[in-house]
Amino acid sequence: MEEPVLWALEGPVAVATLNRPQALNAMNADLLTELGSLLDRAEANPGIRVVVINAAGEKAFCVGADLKSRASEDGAGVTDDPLGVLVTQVFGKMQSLAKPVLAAVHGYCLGGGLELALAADLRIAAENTQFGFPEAGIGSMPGAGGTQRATRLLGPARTKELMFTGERIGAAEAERIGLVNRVVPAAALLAETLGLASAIARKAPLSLRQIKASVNRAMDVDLQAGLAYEAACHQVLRFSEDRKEGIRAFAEKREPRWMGR
Ligand code: CO8
Repeated sequence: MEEPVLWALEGPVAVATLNRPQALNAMNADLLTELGSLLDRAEANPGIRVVVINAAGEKAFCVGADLKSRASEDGAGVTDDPLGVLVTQVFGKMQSLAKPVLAAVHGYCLGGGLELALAADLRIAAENTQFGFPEAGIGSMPGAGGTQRATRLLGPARTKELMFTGERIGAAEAERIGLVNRVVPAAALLAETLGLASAIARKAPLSLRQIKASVNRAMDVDLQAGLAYEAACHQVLRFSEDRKEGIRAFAEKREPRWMGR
């Protein structure tokens, strides 16, 4: 059987490819479990500096929960939702990973697929991407972090409009409202994303880690608490070997050699 997520290394960039194109990369337990363990591998490997998540097949990045496996669930009397717990864990792992995670999206990016993209740090979209939250149309709601992460990124009114109506928006509109960082031609999606990922991977890994943690914290706490957290993150860098190396390399007009400490 095909792996539900493929994995490749492009220098310091790890590329995870959702690989259920016959189901438009809908997420089932196997796909989520595999994605979670690949994220663990990325976290543990100091040679990996950035993670890219993309998807196989021309039609879709991901259309959300696998509705066929959901259909076989009998909810009567069941209070917990194993797939819901799993998806929360895996998306949480993406968000807290000590390395930048870039989502390269194309085609349909719907429901839980959009929630997956929202858990990444940056989103690069092919021109043919269609974003939307169809959940209210099937008697559900975004339950994989979407109501929280989209609201933080887009504000409550735009988020509610997208979720109330299920209306799909294209890549240009997604860029206009700040849902994606960049829009690129579909044929160039992976190359452009890898280019950006490689540029980020040349920066000091400890800096990336502390920046990510500090910006993430900004969404959860008041300004005073956020500033205190930023100061603590900065303090970690002040006496790091990489900061000394960065300053030395600048003086010597050469590329720094990062040690990650
Ligand atoms: N799950 C499983 N299979 C799917 C899904 C899905 N979500 N969506 C499409 N497929 C399958 C189709 O059944 C079809 O398979 P087959 O050829 O065997 O019948 C194949 O993919 C191609 O799909 P279509 O023929 O329908 O292709 P179209 O181009 O006509 O339409 C659409 C594409 C618009 C994407 C349409 O398939 C659609 O509306 N799909 C449902 C999308 C949706 O409602 N997603 C939201 C799901 S709910 C959710 O994501 C909440 C997440 C909460 C977290 C839960 C834990 C994971």
